[in-house]
Amino acid sequence: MTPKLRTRAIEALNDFVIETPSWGFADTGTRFGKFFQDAAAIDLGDKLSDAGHVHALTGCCPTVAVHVLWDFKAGEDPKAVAKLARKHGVKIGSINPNLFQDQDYKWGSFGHNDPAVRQRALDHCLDSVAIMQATGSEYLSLWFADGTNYPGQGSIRARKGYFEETLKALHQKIGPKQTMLVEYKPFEPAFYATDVADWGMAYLLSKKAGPRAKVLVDTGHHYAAQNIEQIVAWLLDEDMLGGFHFNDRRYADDDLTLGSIDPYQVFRIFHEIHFFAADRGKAPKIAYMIDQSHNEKPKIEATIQTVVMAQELFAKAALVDHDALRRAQAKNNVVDAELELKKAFFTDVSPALAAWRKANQLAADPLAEHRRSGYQKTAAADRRARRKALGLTQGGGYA
Ligand code: PSV
Ligand code: MN
Repeated sequence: MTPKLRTRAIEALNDFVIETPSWGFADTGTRFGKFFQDAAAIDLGDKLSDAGHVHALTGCCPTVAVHVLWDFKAGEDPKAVAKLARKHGVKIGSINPNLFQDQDYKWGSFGHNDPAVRQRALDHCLDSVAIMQATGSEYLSLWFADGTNYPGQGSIRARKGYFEETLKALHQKIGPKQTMLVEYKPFEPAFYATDVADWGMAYLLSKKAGPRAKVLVDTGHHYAAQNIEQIVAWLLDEDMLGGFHFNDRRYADDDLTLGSIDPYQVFRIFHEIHFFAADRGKAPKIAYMIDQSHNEKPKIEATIQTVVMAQELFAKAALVDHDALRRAQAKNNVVDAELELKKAFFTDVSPALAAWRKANQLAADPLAEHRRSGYQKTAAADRRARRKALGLTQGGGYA
């Protein structure tokens, strides 16, 4: 790696932060069951402690995403939560309202045909905005499980209208420094017509809601053949890309660790972002977040692995020679253009990562440092006992 490339990679790393999800530290599973891990977080205190530990090791995860229903007990004081996060060396990041688990939402939330249910969903979002104000969070991250399972079940156009109306009402209540992120997903749990199924729908709804609504791209929420980096490039060009939920997958929304299946896909996404920044002369403001479910890997190890992979791919993508790429593109030189990307992808950025970690007083290898720290063993002993005392021994399923 030349000194010039090393500097470029280090500069990219200086600008890169990624948010960890509170739920990535907790026991999760599939609809068929849940298997407990001794060291998995039981409550928000554990999750913030784990997130703080990951940030201390990696130096680039200063915020934690929370899911209101899963993380905030009734009557919980968000200011106390923010204080607890600070104690663990992190801040509360995006606030995720839960619009999919309450019995009232059987037929939808913002897309429900009953105005009382839509109002209830809106009120829950407004409570989430109040949490944002108390915690100093910048992002309200919205994902809707809404949709229909059978042809004819609901009016597709009426449901679109309910979404437009309710999102607009919510947008009016968010602060000038807050952003509403609208996430899309093609299917699951709705299997006929999901109300916000793709980036075009999320784009349209965000545009209609107002200037502080942007699209959130969850990398697992696409059909297998879809070109995600093209979507990213279009959203960037329209100033409508708000953030990412990163994860990897082989089939659908598998929520596997980032880059475990296709690191080149993530590299290509990052390349579009760096290329856009180079063309505009300014890096876009994007909320990079992780949304994964660590069902088999130890939670903290999976999170560290993800963060390190994200840093590595972000640094590699920063090495693409944009001038050479533009020249090759201008001449329609397909081979050289592609090789510019491949050259960067195959560059070993470990010297830059090592230098960046050293400059930030971090261990050279965050995963090895975590294993050395004994954190996992202590957490496992403590949480095993607490889990037993709480009677949390069966993971359940739906059969
Ligand atoms: C839905 O699949 C989703 O991607 C949304 O972002 C939820 O908030 C999250 O997963 C829950 O894990
Ligand atoms: Mn997501």
